[in-house]
Amino acid sequence: MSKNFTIVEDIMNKTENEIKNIKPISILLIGKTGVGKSTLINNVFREKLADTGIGRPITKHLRRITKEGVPIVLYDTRGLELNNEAQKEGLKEIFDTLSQGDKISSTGKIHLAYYCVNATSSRIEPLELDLIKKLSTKIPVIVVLTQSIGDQSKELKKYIEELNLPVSGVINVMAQKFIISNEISIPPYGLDELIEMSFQIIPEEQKRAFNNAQQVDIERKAKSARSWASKYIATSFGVGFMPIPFSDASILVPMQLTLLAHITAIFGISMDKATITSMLAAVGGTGGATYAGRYIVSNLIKLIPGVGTIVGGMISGATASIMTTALALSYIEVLTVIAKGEKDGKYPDLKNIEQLMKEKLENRLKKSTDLLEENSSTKHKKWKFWK
Ligand SMILES: Nc1nc2c(ncn2[C@@H]2O[C@H](COP(=O)(O)OP(=O)(O)OP(=O)(O)O)[C@@H](O)[C@H]2O)c(=O)[nH]1
Ligand SMILES: [Mg+2]
Repeated sequence: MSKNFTIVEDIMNKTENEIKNIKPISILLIGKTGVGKSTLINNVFREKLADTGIGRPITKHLRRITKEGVPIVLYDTRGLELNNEAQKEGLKEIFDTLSQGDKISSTGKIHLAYYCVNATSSRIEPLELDLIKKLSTKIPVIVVLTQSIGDQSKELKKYIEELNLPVSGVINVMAQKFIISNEISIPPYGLDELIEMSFQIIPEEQKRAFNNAQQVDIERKAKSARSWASKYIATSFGVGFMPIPFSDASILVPMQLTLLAHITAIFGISMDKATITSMLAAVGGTGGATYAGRYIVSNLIKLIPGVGTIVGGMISGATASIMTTALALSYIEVLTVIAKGEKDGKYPDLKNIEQLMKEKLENRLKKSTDLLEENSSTKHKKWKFWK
């Protein structure tokens, strides 16, 4: 086993453990058959969960969808008809689950419901209104008007809002590009509003999980990763950091791997070994598979212009922090690119990932000398970096 492999494995294992520690969020998707619940799931959350997740039937009409590495539990109702005797049975199953909790897992509580209504039908039945009211006594409900096209969908929204239902909101969405003809299609919209509203409703404890699982607001992922990394680095290299000699640079490696793993877990992104290898290759130079852990740090240091003369052979807290900050921010930028691509079904190729990481990192480190000089007199200023 090469050293390189070990490092990649290490990041992956650490990330996995981090994700296991995130308290999952549970969301119920409910609405008549064919309105677009599965389409919504596949577009709001990463990994096309409705198609690729493990769906365990809880009851005839209720499926529990999960996937390893994504901290979310979805309860998806299926084939729910609301116009006959069968509906009574279906609804009883759902409410039993809501009040008794989920017997399969200890997750139990469901935090939020998306009640889906097809906006093209331009009406909502009395039975549905009853159901929404009843649901709202158990959990927060957002009414999602799926496949919203044109004025009639806006009117439906207005109509439902004026009923003053005890819901958190009514939102028009188009979850997936809707093709009308060769020339005309309606781009997806409204999902950002849905995410924003969901964030306001869910318990504080579930926000990390929700941010990890959603794929609509990528900037939000990046922001929370940056904010965590900035604190972690300030704590690690701030007051009390003893300068270490270059020859011991590898002391920093485990810390930086922890940092990358934690960022990956906050961000929530499907990454395989190959992707992580590519990003590390960017740090390790052109050798790719041959570099060892300690080269990461020495390569980073080499990229900071004149760093040796500034700190006289020792790695100070300032140097370590500049180096680690550059690593964290570049990594977050590359994850952002990957996540955006993934959302559009395009995964950037590995050579591009490596190149991108290299560029971002070199740019940041090259620009860092003035920061170093600026900060050498005043010990623990906030870095300009974090802007
Ligand atoms: N283009 C587009 N089509 C959609 C959208 N939502 C739903 N559809 C269409 O509606 C069909 C049914 O959507 P599903 O997501 O399977 O509906 P569902 O609510 O999961 O249905 P059941 O599982 O039977 O309850 C899909 O095959 C799509 O063709 C959307 O946002 N955009
Ligand atoms: Mg479905």
